[in-house]
Amino acid sequence: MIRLSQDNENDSSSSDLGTVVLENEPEIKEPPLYQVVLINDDYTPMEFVVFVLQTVFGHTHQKSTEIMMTVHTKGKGVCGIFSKEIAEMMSYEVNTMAKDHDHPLLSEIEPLTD
Ligand code: TYC
Repeated sequence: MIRLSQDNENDSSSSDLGTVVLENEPEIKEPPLYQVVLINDDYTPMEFVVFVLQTVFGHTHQKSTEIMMTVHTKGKGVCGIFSKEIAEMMSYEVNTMAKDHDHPLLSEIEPLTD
């Protein structure tokens, strides 16, 4: 609801110009969410995966170890959930760190459907 009014120092009787009601509330949509998924491989050292999870996602050592072991045993695991732009940045950072250290570690992003 929007109320129209004016500042009128001389006339304190009424400064109310009425009320405008918007029939359709503006729709505020949440941005779609994406999960950053880590893929298992046979060569990247476990300690490096834990280090990446701590560094890029800010997870604790314990949480990073849990995620790494999920990926190691199940083939994939979720590192975090973000807007598309942030998820892309995080995934890029993981993949770049892996390349820089000559490890085949790979992450990708997946849309979260709700
Ligand atoms: N499977 C790897 C090993 O045995 C460890 C690993 C875990 C690699 C998670 C990648 O995303 C990964 N050294």
